[in-house]
Amino acid sequence: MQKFRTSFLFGVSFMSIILTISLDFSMFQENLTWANEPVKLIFDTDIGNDVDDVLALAAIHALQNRNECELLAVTITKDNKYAAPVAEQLNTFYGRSDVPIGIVKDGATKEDGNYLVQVYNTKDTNGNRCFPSKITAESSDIPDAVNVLRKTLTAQPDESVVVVQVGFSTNLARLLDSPADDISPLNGKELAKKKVKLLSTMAGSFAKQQGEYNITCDVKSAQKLFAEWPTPIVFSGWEIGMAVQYPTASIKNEYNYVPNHPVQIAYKSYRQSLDKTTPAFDPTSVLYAVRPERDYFGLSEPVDVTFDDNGVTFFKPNPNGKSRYLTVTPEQIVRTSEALSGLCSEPPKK
Ligand SMILES: [Ca+2]
Repeated sequence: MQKFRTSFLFGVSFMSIILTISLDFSMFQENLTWANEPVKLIFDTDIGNDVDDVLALAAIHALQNRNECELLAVTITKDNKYAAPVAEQLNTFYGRSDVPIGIVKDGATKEDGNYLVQVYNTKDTNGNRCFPSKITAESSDIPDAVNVLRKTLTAQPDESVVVVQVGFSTNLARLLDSPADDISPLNGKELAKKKVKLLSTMAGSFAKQQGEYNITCDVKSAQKLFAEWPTPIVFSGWEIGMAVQYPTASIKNEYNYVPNHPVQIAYKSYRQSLDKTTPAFDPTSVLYAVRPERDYFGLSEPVDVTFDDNGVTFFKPNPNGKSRYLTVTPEQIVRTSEALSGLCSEPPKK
């Protein structure tokens, strides 16, 4: 028996050595992949409507701190003068004031919303603006979003960019329509096909037949975009963000490392309380885009997705379809919510 145990133990430790070696090797390889190939992201957002866009941008900065992604540009589909300055205030807060920002011209949702003005005008105890930005509400020279998209894509290697669209489809639909110009000899559709490897989007409703906000605010652009976009698409539908709520324990307690935190101020202004959870619609699209292999979500079979004039989602299986949608199990909801609170509340890397 003793002998058996000894040889058994020897066998176990021998196997552990082999296992350890092979585990270390695979982890090394994974880390190498993350370290060498941060996901190149364009964040296209309607920041200023729901507050989850702010949480999503915070998550992007935390992921970039870990070298898991690189924020190439922020393009905005909310047509409001505070949207671009607040996006830049957030980027500056997180130490990345140079990220190019583009704004939609003549786009949807012109109203101020419930938190842009509050974040923009937050003052410190000396009465100075808390969150600096080069772009201000008076700036008249903010680049057009389609130009920023074309410039950003042109500068990147082929099939390297992931576009995270968490607002309306206005900018990307206009990109598809954009002709060759002095930025690129390719038209917008050719440019997207050549440079983009994935469109990760918070859009649609796959569990409940209803119009979804990001679609209904600009239905025509959504219909065009999702019919014509030339790369794979992964949808985070309404039901995913509803399932993965952002925890109140995080927003109340984990942002107090500075006297004024732009994410917490936006949240409080939008929700009128730090005691209410908020659906993590947009952060789920970011999380999938940067960490598709981490089993935060399941993926549907390939489907064709269309939207009717009321913004209602229709989808049917097609083995050659370019689209899939996310799913979540109860176990994944717990892990995803926890991962997002850790990322969104991570302090700037300084
Ligand atoms: Ca949004």
